[in-house]
Amino acid sequence: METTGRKELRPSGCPAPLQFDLLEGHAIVAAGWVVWMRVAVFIKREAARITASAGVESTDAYVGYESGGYSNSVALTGVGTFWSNQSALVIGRAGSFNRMSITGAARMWSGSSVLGETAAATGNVVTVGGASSLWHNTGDLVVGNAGAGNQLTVGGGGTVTAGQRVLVGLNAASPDNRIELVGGYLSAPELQINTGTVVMTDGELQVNRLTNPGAAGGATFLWSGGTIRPKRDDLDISAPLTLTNAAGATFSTLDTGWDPRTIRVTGVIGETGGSQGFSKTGAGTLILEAHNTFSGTAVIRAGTLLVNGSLASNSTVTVHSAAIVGGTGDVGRLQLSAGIYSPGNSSGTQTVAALYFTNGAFRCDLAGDGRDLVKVTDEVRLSAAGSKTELDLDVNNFTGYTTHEAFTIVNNLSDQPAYEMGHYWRQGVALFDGASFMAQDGGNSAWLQFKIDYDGGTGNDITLTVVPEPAAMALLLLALGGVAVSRRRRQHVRPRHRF
Ligand SMILES: [Ca+2]
Ligand SMILES: [Ca+2]
Repeated sequence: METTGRKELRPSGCPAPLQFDLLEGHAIVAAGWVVWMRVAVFIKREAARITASAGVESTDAYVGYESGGYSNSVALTGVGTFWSNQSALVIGRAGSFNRMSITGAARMWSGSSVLGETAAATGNVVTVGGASSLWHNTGDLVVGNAGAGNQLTVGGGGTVTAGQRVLVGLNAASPDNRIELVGGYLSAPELQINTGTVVMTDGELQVNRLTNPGAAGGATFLWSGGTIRPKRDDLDISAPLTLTNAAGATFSTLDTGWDPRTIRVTGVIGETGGSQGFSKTGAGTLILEAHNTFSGTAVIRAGTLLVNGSLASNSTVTVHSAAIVGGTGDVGRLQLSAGIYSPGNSSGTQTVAALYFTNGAFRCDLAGDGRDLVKVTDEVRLSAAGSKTELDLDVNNFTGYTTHEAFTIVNNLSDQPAYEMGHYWRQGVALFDGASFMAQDGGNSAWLQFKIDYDGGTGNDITLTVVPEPAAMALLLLALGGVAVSRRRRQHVRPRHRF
């Protein structure tokens, strides 16, 4: 059957949908507008093509309805081409190896969609690619309901959206279903991987939940490139993520409206094929709560990283100028050439394998009776030649000290000698061993004098001691001018996040 030009099939006065059964032959809809109004489209065998400047409207649609309905092909292509389907679109109800492609800025709208509805429906494939090509579902999009080996590929600037969930492998009997995100956008409130695989090599995944409720089914998210960002609001990731590239994968904590958000990851971030990592961009906070196993580098370019679970001891975190790193969980090698490191979520304790500063700041929160403390198991390097690492004390109604008694801010658990660690700077002044300096308590405006030692504790721990004398007033008056200027400057540069 060939359909060209403008044709309308209106079953007037007919309450039941008219079935447009394509049993054989081709439906070629070209150069015009064909309205299949209130029509159920049943493409049972052979191929249908919808080409440039043509449109289809339908109530529900099946491509490959019967088990004999295999190897059908629906191609939507070209600007102005569209298919608007009110309720369910099924690619492979009982049929296998059916295909739908949406390319060249063509558009498909559907209420909900399923690839591989029954167990008999395998190997059905939908491809969406090319700038402005769109497949939008107002409800769920299911890749593999009971069928196996079905696949959605999104690439080259195409967009696939669901108003509710994108589901991969809806039940445990539907293995090997797959989404490949090789470019473009996949956007939904939730991406749920029950069984099967999501492979992300480029493009953007925009979701608020990335879940894996059928964890026993072996769901996999393989991530070598592209950006995961919150769709709107925050993003919770409970599915495990497997990194497959040293630096290609990016978390952005800016949502699709460019507002800073929180991404909370409770799934384990692992790796395959060697030592892999990721980067984080944008204002907002990435919180890692699992015991992660990747061994490569996490590059924190902007915003905040809190490690409250753990990172592998042989992994690396590098901190760039607009970034802050902290948390209460174990970190491997922590390397700052800029930015801020502050243990804890406010004041708190964190263990790192190795702490390397070349510039940047160590911000030590002294709040109430709480103090920041970092424990280092392997090595501490506070500065490299020509660099200045700032010791930034953030003092707020501090009561956690006894006058003249040292408290530890860096507990060096290694046998590294103190002289190898180097020293901090504070407002342009080198803080050598035994140096004293003034800091104002931001909570009560009181001035405190601190002494710093690098050979405290077991001989290689960094300690502070509150020493109110001698001649506190004289020192205070001397300090007031310069420090007051510094305070004003610091208020401008201090990040809003306090942790
Ligand atoms: Ca802190
Ligand atoms: Ca020690």
